[in-house]
Amino acid sequence: MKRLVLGLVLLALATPADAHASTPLPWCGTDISALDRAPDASAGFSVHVIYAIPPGAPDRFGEWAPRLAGDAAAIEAWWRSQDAARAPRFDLHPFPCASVFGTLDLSRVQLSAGVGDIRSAFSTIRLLLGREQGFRQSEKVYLVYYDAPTGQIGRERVCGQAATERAGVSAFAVVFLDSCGSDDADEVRPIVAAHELIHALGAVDATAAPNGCSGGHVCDSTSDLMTATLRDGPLESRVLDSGRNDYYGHAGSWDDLQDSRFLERLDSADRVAPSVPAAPTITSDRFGTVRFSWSPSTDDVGPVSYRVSRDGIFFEEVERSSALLEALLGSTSTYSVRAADAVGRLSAPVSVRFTAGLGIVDASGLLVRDTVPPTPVTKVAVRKLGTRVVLTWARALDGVGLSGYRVRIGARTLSTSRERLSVQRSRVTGPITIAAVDRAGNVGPAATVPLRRLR
Ligand SMILES: [Ca+2]
Ligand SMILES: [Ca+2]
Ligand SMILES: [Ca+2]
Ligand SMILES: [Ca+2]
Ligand SMILES: [Zn+2]
Repeated sequence: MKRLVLGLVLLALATPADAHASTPLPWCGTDISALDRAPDASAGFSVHVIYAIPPGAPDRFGEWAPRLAGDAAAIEAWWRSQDAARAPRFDLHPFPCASVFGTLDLSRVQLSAGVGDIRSAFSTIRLLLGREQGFRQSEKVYLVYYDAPTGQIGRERVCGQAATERAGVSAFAVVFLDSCGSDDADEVRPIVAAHELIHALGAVDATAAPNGCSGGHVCDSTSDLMTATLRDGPLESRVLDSGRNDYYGHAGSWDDLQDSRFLERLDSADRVAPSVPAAPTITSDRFGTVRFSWSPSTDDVGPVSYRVSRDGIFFEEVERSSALLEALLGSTSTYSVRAADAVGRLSAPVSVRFTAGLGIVDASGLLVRDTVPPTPVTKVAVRKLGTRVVLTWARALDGVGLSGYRVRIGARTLSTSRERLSVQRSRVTGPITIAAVDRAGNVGPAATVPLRRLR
């Protein structure tokens, strides 16, 4: 995984032209939200757009919302002009609206602290939005428009910056609205946004791409969207991988942005998101290994994989319908899973809150259901007394409460509440197994006493 942090530098200040790549679009949002509204209308890996300001900065959200909706529409239209079979999937919300991009799920965030100048702005914005505002879904890439000064002076300006996803931190693309004419007109800004978005999605792999240069850019064509410096002209004059040989729809073996799950596959027969994984269950063993499982999802085409998160942080994607995680005994977390199909559509997540060693708990931490079996039965001692055989063993433990022991002697099953059992030797015709049972009926690992020790 690459950890690029890249800036798009403007050398010659773009002069506003007649051609407008982005036309402001009435935004139909009916509320102001600092969060990612749920559920997403566009169920899949998607681009979530955020308008962000630091404390004390003028809030121009009302003025900016239509321009940002216009950018999303422009980027989508441009992408389809470059590849009729793909379009970036934006996070939409079902606001009543006459246009698709008027329903953009746009968040307005007042950051909790300043972000410093251009040297620290990107990493601070990403940190604050991820850590404090919860913008850390692994299935989202965040496109942030930062509306405050970044202290840039001189001829060279950083128009935007981006970084790919890494453990616990989502992919981010930031457009600095104080730079590169992004505020003055609507021509340059969607170019910056699309360029940074492509960086956030992992392109360009400059070590593999034949025309790769300047860390994450291409140098073969000045009209390519992914050049390191920005030139005059609208988004329509830009090309998505000139020659299709570096980062998009290429024949090489390195990462190809065309395969990104953040892109809607307009040429695919797969149209529907998978069903929500059902019946989630969760348990743990005495070492703190948590086993989280669910019933498989269905999909119109398939195959389906499952994305597991803990406390909102992506953990892993699996093909099977269970996952193993490590937890401290007594620690409480929310475990979630959602199904993903092969074209990047996602089910809603299903979650359980679980205290390792104890069971499923509610929001306040109170036990709802004991799902954790007692500890194994150990130290079984066998004594033969005349016609009887007496078994004793160490007391098993349970996080909630033990009910007793289940003893199997051949086909017979007995229950006892004590750590002692006395049986007629003549009735023992096979091995005896002993397991602890808790009050919820969970059965712990059994100890087996072979017949040769009993006769
Ligand atoms: Ca949303
Ligand atoms: Ca190329
Ligand atoms: Ca599907
Ligand atoms: Ca238990
Ligand atoms: Zn760049």
